[in-house]
Amino acid sequence: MTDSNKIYSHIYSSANFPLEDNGRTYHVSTKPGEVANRVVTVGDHYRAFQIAEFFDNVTKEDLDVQDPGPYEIKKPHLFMYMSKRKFLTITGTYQGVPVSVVAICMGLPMMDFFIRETRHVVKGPMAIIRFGSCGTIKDIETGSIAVATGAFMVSRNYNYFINKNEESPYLISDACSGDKELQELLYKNLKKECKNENIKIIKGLNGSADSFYSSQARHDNNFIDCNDQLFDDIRKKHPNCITLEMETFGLFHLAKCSSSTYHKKEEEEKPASKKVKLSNNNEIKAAATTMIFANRVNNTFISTEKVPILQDKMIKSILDSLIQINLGDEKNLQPVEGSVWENMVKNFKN
Ligand code: R1P
Ligand code: URA
Repeated sequence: MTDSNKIYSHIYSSANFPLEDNGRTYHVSTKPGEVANRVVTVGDHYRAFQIAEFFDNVTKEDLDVQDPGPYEIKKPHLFMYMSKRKFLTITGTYQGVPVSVVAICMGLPMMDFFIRETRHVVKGPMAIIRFGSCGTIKDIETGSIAVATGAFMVSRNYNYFINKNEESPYLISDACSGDKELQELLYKNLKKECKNENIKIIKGLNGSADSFYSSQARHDNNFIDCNDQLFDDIRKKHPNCITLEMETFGLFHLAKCSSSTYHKKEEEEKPASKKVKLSNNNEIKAAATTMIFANRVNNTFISTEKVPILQDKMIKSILDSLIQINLGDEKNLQPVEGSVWENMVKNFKN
């Protein structure tokens, strides 16, 4: 039984950005030195543990935690923190490079908590890859892999259901791109890793929905959702859309807004290939890859036993891409001294 006195024993320093007295953030609950500059973010904890099996020196036994949390586990080669809100952060090294995986559960609000709070505790540029699952609105077989070239948001237009003056029950945003270089690395590495497998790897736009059901055009007789036209509307606005899930837009959008030099006007004036120059050290390079679980054209769903096998094929490519992406001078990344991976990196070198 969890000791609730211990859980509710913190004094928070501010209402604006609450931090525990030990520096931990309010929801993700990590503090400086515990999260690496290179991060994979996933929905579920099992996927996170499977990724951590690829970290240097980590064994299955290390990851066999029965405690439902909150917990903190610190070993010479591994750090794990399960927050009371069930954000799970695992930090280790991959081929000697510090990396973290953070499981955030589901939806845009969770992505927002993760990015903002993780950004707060990590110094220097970051690379973040989302590794998730999705449905496809093209006739692409389940078990295929998608790499997002950009993402847009599909939200339920709440006013439509309240006052009926609104024209459209759903709002479809413009698309926001991720980091082109990281996206290409990811695509290339996935292609290489899966070249002998019968797995399709497709690049295209992703729609992030604010519901698994209504804003992904699923039918639910218990509710009025007015979503019969939704796929057509999405295809009309974004003909390159291949997938729907629930977080990638949040990642790409906040990655873009993480630069203090982000100017809408400046970006509009520059050709797409020229990135807005970042004068601060706050850049987040973001990319996303998803496993296609649902084919919404022929109404089929992946059989779950295939999932760990597919994940196994993808994890190496994702981690390889994360450590290959150039984040500038390594010295500018957060200081190794005092971080949980200080000795992990030293041990790897020796
Ligand atoms: C819905 O089943 C969940 O699966 C997808 C969606 O984005 C949503 O979070 O991604 P994950 O597998 O990463 O959770
Ligand atoms: N995740 C989603 O959000 N949608 C799907 O159809 C499958 C997985």
